[in-house]
Amino acid sequence: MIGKGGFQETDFYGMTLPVVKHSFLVTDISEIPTVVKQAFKIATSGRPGPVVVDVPKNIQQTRAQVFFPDEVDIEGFDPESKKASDLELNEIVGLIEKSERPVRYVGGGIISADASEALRKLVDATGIPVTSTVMGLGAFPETHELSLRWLGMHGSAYSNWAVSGEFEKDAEGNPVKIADGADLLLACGVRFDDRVTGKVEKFCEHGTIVHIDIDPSEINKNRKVALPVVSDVKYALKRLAEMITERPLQNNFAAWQKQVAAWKEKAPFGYRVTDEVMQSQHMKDHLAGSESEVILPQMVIEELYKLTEGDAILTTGVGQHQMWGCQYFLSDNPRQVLTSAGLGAMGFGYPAALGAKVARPDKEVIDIDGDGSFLMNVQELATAKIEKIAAKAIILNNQHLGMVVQWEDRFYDSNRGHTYLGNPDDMKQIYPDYVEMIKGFGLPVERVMYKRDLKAALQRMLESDEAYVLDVVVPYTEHVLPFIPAGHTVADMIWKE
Ligand SMILES: Cc1ncc(C[n+]2csc(CCOP(=O)(O)OP(=O)(O)O)c2C)c(N)n1
Ligand SMILES: [Mg+2]
Repeated sequence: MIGKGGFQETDFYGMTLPVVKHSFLVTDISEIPTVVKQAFKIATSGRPGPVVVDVPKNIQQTRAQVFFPDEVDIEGFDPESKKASDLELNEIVGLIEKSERPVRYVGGGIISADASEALRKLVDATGIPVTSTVMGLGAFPETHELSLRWLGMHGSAYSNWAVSGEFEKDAEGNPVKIADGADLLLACGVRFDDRVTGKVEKFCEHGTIVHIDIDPSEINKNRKVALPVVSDVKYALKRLAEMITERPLQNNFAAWQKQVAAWKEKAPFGYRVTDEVMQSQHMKDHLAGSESEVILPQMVIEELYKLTEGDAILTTGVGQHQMWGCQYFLSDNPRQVLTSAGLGAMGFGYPAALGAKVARPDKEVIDIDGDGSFLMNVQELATAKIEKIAAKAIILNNQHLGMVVQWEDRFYDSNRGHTYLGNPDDMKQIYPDYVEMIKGFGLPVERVMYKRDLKAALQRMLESDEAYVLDVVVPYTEHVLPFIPAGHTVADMIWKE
């Protein structure tokens, strides 16, 4: 039937090719065992990624005697052979010896290669500060004193300074460099994404860059580097640590660590109730007379972090709530924060939380979501109810597509392009009414509007042994800071109001 345009025919093979690691179309039933085995091998080895196996209906309905191979070979596919040579690694050790201000920039590759422990050992052996991408959250413990937390557009000011230098504006508004950034950037399992680098040629402009990655197509893709090393990152980090243990470094980077500590002291993530919040429509509509009870979105995450003592798995939608979730909840372990990061798929949060809770029923799993994002997969509440999956969700309900509002405010004179999600005919009403909606799914839900109610409501949510949703109503006026506008540099970073 393929190619006849029959009922519901869709070219899944062709359609998915650009977004998956590999696709298979099964045309002969006897291929299925081999194809499935190959699919899992491709999906899980080297740089992991999704693989599609399209099994047409007629193949599904055929009967056959099939042979199950123990091993499968895939021509030209041999990720295990990618190991850095000692020569390359020695060169890295030499660069570390020569440097004064090294930084490790690590990403999701560390997590998929299961290399966190190797990274930890290497940091202990070298004393080099670490910053991660959002995909790399938890690859290195964020509470460690050498952690610079995450970098990029909404990352910590100090990680961006450590990589590219600290700048201040002079009286005319021109940026002046006041401290140097890294002279050596050790990039591991990262891809120099634009949300990390901003204007890519200015990213760590004066540093030597080493890039270790298992995927050769990532090397020199966005940024030309001085020393590319194609390798399984776990092997490379382990071997580097061995080499450094055998022949300890002469350099302990004490002055650089002091600078990093001073930066962390100077610019921690922070927020306050601004005049803008006080004058917002939110205050007029919902908090008139109780202004001091306003809940800022950042407070919710901060309180959650305290109550869980950081022991929870977070998932997120896409938007401001996602950035605040990652800023105010510190992850010390890999796979603690599940977020769609560079893909930016609104609706990711709750389904991801369901998956995480099924995989780790022993852990508290909480989706930090936006009112816009949550709505995109709201039907998954039925899955939670019917399958009895106790994944929790906190909706930071600002009645807006907040992240888009932030860009409208900064770059488009606050012109609103359908970014208000409430009902313009009745702005005092919270719309849509998540409380009623979630009740309709047969699940417990609470709305929180006042600060005095927040902690107890979070506690009730955490104590629940079934799925539970907290609808926390917050102002839409907050902007995520720090902020390096797209395509700009650290010199343009807005980090305080
Ligand atoms: C499916 C999808 N549609 C549109 C966007 C563009 N987008 C990015 S953030 C955002 C707003 C998200 O709003 P909300 O979930 O309420 O989060 P908030 O920023 O308000 O915290 C939009 C529309 C996207 N990333 N994904
Ligand atoms: Mg929102």
